[in-house]
Formats: sequence, structure tokens, C-alpha cells
Amino acid sequence: MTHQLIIGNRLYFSWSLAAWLMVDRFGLSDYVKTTVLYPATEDGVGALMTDYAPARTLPTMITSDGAILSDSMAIGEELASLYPNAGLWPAAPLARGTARALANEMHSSFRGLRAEWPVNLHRSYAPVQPSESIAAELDRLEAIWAHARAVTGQDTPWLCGDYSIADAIFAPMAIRLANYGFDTRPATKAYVAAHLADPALRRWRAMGLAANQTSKVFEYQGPTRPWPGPTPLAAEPVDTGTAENAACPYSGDPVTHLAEIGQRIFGFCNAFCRDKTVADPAAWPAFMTLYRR
Ligand SMILES: N[C@@H](CCC(=O)N[C@@H](CS)C(=O)NCC(=O)O)C(=O)O
Repeated sequence: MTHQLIIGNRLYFSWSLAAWLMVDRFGLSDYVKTTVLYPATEDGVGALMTDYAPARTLPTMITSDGAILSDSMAIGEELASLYPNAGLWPAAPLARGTARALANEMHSSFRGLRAEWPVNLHRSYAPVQPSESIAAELDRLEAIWAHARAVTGQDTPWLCGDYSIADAIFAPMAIRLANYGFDTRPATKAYVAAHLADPALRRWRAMGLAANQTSKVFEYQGPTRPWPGPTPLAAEPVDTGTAENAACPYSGDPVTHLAEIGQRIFGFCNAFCRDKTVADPAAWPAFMTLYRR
């Protein structure tokens, strides 16, 4: 039973990130095949999606039964129904109700932040002074995050106990706060840092960096600063050398592309597998199993 998730450019498309996390973060990647579209502008999405009508926005999931879900929360809810044991929502009613309320508020609100501070996975910016309306939205964001933690009372980095749809849908917001330097108050800083360190989010970013489809259209104009997440292991593609491994850690196919990682040579079955690993080796469990051997 395979579903198809259609997403946008991983460097910029925030709702696509949320939906993809609802798949990858809950171990559902074997059931959902991902297709990436690269519209030249946000207005250009619909023109690329005529095969998926009536969907015209990203993300869209087409289920194995043919249901067309062109909305990130609908995708999350359907995945939660299809895979009830995957833990997309918390099991306990108090945590689940709180997670649902927060996720839906994220989905229906925070329009100022969404419009003024575009998400960017390949660069961050010198801290930006929030406008009055954005400052009010930031206060609201911090209030509901604090509320969720207080009522569910669990000692995890996430909002309602274990990572849930509520965290997946706030991941782009956490990146925004990091992008524009608003991750300063202690609880917010810790939550943003947890997202930036999360291996699933790091895999998404690594694939965006590997695809390298940068576009000025989606960029905020302002002075940049280094990426605020964990520094990846040093790695680079190389043309010559002998790989330690004969088979690609992902596909098991013969090695054709090489990278030097931690002063050792590893091989992969295509350029994308190599480049996504080079972008952040520690994000990839199959590679790290090989690396630690
Ligand atoms: N409510 C939708 C919003 C999706 C959305 O607005 N996606 C943007 C890209 S992030 C898009 O496809 N825009 C093109 C358009 O609206 O024509 C969801 O949650 O998935």
C-alpha cells in the first residue's frame, strides 16, 4: 500500500516540510513515496499540478485509494487514521486534545509571521526587529507552547510529551525563529534547538542542500549569518579513492559516487545519495551504521 506525497523545494516550502515530517518522523517512509516539484514562484504551483487536480497547492498526498489531500493537516489526520500505531497524536486525551488545538491554531493563524518571515533551510539572517503585529504573534506562539508544556507536564523537548503532529506542524515556525534570530527566550530557544537537532529535520535540510535549487524569489533580503543548527561532520564529495563499502548504505546497489567523511572514503549509488550524506552525515542512520562499524 503506497501513497504519494507531493512536496515543494525543501529549501523553502514550509507546509511541505510539516507534511513530510508527519511521514518520516513517524517511520512511515516505506508507505509514502515522495515527489518533489520546483515551481519558479509560489503562484506557479498550480500550473505544475494539473495531473493532481483538483489539488493546486503543496503539499498534496494521493492515497493508495485515490483520495487527494491537498492540505497538511488533512494529510496528518489521514496518516493518523491509516497508521494508528505510529503515534502521530499523543495517546492520552489531555495531551491529544492539547496537541490538536495547537496544531490547528498553527494551521489557521500566524499569518503575519508566515508572510513576513519566509522559511529558509540553507541560510539564516542577522536578527530582525519584529513589527508590532509579528511581536504579538510571537507572544501568542510562546504562550501556547508554554501552556501545552504546563498542562501535559511531560519532560521531553516537545510540546505534548512525545513528538506529535503538533511538533511537525510547528517545525517550520521553529526554523523561522532561528532564521530571524527570535529564538532568545529560554523555553523557546530550547524548543527551536530541539527541532534544529532533530535527525528527521536534518535529513530534510540535507536533501534540500543536495538538490541545491536555490532561488532569489523565495529568499528574504537581509544580511545573512551561519546556520544556527548543529555543525555537521566534515565531509566532501571526491572523484578518486577506494570506498570502504562496496554497496550503497541506502539501496544496497554497487557504489558509483564517492565522498570523504571523517578522513575515510565511502561510496554511494548515485550523486543525490552521496550529496545528501555529505550535507549532514549524522542525520542518516543507514550511513552512520556503516561509519561506526
Ligand atoms: N492549507 C494548505 C496551504 C498550502 C500552501 O499554501 N502551500 C503553498 C506553498 S507553501 C502553495 O502551494 N501555494 C501556491 C498557491 O497557493 O497557489 C496546507 O496546509 O497544506
